[in-house]
Amino acid sequence: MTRIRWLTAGESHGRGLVVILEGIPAGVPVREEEIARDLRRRQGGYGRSARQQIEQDRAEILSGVRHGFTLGSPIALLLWNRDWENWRTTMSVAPVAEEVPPVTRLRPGHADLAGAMKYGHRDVRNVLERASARETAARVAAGAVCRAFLAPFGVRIHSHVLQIGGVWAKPSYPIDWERVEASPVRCADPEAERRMIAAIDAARKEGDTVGGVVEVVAEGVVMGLGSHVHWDRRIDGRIAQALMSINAVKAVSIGEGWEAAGMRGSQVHDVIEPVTDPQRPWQRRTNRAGGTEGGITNGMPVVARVAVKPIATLGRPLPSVDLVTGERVEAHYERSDVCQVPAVGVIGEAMLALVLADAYLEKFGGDHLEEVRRNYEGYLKTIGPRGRL
Ligand code: EPS
Repeated sequence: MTRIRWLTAGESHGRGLVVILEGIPAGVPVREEEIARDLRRRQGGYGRSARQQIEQDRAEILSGVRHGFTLGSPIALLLWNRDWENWRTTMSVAPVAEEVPPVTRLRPGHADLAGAMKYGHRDVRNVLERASARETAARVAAGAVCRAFLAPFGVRIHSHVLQIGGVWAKPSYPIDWERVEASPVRCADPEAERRMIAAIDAARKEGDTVGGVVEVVAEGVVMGLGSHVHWDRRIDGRIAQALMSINAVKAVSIGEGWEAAGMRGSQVHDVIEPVTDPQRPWQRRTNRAGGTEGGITNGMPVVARVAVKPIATLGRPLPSVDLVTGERVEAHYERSDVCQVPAVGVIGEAMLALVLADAYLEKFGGDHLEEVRRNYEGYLKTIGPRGRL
C-alpha cells in the first residue's frame, strides 16, 4: 500500500486485537455502530464454532476520530476478546506458577509445524494463537473505516458465496444483495443454500470440514486506479495479494479468471460501446475482465473470486506427528469451525476496501475528504471521448 499504512496485533485468546490505520484523510464520517455492523457480518455464517457465541465483536475507537469525523491522524481501534476470561492463565503475559501443558500434536494444513520450526517454539500454541483467523476481525474493523471513506465516491462493496463443500450456486445476476445478507451461508441461490447447509451438517457429523468459493464485488469504482507502468502498481496484483493473505485462501482470480484461460479471445474480451451519454462514457455489456485491464480499473465493477480450503482443525483428526517425540499421534483438536467460507466473503470485502481506499488516495490525494472529492470531480471531467472535451 502506498498511502495507507495499517498494522494489527493480538492473539486469538489473548486480551484483544488492536489495529492502527494511518493515512485516512480528515472529514470522513465514522461511527462505531457502522464498524460493529461489519464485525457482526463476519461473525455470522452457518458452520461457525461455539466461539462466536462467546464473542460479540465491537471495535472501540481510541483515536483519530472526533465528534464523528476522522481527524487525519492515526485511527486506533481496540477489540476485546471476551473469551480471554477463560484463557487468563494459558495466555498470561506474565510468567505463571502453574504448568500450562504445551500443544505438541501438529495439525496438517495449519501453521503449526512450519511456524514452530521457524520461530524455535516447543509449544505450538505460540504459533496457532496468531495464525488463527481471529485476527481478521481487526482487518474487518479497518476495512469498515475505508468503506466509509469510499462511500462518498459511490463505491459499494459486497460479497456472496458461490460454492461450499462442492455445491455450486447458480445465482441470477444482478445479485440480490439483501437476500445474500439474509442467507445463513451468504448465498444468492436459495436452492444451493439448502444443499450447502446440508453439506456443512454432513461434514460436522463426520468430524470433517468444508471449504468453498466466494465472490467479492466492488461497484461504482472509478476508471483509472492502479497502473500499467510497473508490476507493483497493477491494481489486480494488489487486490490478489490482499485477498490471498486471508487465512485459508488458496487461490484468487479476477473476472472470469481460470475459465477465461480456456476460451478464445473473441469470447473473453468486453466490447467497448459507443459513447451516447457523456455522463457515462465507455460502457461495456459484459464484464469478463472483472473491472481491470492492464492493471488499471476500467470503470466496470471489480469482481474477484477467492478459493478457501477446508479448515485444518478437524473433529476427527488426521494422523500426524508429535512436535517433541517425532512419533505418530492424532493431530490436536480444539473447538473449531466446520465452515468459515461466508466469513471469508466479509473479510474479502474489508481487504478490497483497504486496497481501493489506498488506490483512491494515490490517484486523487488530499488531506481532507473535500480535497479528495475536488480532485476526483476534476478528473471525472477529463475522461470523456477526447474529441468532445
Ligand atoms: C480458529 C479457531 C476457532 C475459530 C477462530 C479461528 O477459535 P477457537 O479455537 O477459539 O474456537 O473460532 O475464529 C475466531 C475466533 C474468529 O473470531 O473468527 C483458528 O484456529 O484459526
